[in-house]
Amino acid sequence: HAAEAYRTDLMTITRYVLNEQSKYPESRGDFTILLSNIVLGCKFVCTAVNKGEEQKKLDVLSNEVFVKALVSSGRTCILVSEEDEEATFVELSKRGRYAVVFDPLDGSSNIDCGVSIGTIFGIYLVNDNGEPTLDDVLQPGKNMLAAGYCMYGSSCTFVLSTGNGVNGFTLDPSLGEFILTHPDIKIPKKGKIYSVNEGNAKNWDEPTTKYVEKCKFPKDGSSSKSLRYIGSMVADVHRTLLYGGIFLYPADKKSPNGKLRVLYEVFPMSFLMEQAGGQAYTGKQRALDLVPEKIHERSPIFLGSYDDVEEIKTLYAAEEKKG
Ligand code: P6P
Repeated sequence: HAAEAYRTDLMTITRYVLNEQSKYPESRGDFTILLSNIVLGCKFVCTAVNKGEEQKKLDVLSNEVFVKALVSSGRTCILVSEEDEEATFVELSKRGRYAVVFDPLDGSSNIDCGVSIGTIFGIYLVNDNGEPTLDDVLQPGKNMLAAGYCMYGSSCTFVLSTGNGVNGFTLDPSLGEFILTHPDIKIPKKGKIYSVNEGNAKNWDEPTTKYVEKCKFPKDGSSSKSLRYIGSMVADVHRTLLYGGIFLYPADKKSPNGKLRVLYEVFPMSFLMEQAGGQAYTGKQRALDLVPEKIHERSPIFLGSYDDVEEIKTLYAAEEKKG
């Protein structure tokens, strides 16, 4: 019975990624090394968050840890961080084939009240071996090889997709390892929750207004949806992924492109949602088809259960027809 108590078949993140990698005989293990450095950064941030470091320091500290870990991995050529105005171009001696975009501590303004926050990241392969340029990272989200987030809450949860579905891992502090706890996550096809900052309602456009109205006062006699909004994207998206429903950060009159950043908030979460059987839409197009022109540009985003996002797509399409 001891074996049952101590599950001996520990599916760690590293083992999972090595299994994935074995599907690509030509791969040289670079991706595994890259990911292990992202995981290292997340373990550091998890400890620092739990130590109760003050927010300002944590923002800078987390960013430094990720930049240093990624550069020293020798597998990256360009990095884009929410914390850095300019992209980081890795020096020749340490250059590798991957571009990494990340928000080292998204939602950090919530840290002092104990709300879950997180790291969000996306990984692109850079084909040309010349000097890296911004074009290498201004790719549509559909080109991402992998994306994920690490949520720092009551436990530390790492959610990852390498393009073959979505898996969730929980940090076992006694082992210092992320262990597979949520294999093959699939988002419910339809949900009972909508997640949006209703405080912006006066500035929403017609389709968003109509959609939220429908959630609150359904005309078809169905029950209204529940509103759950934490104001920390990783927490709101994680709940949406596991319970279903829709997360919205729409455009509004004050911010025509919404608030969330394309490269390291919209794309990684949209990638995960599609891999989990959901979808992600900008109000104009499939989110992953968007081609960013600036590394910190924003986009409206509607993501979550397939059927729920389909409803809002219909409303925007009708608006488009009106011209
Ligand atoms: P609002 C946190 O500041 C953040 O970037 C995301 O984590 C979160 O989803 C959003 O902004 C919340 O924005 O305008 O509703 O406070």
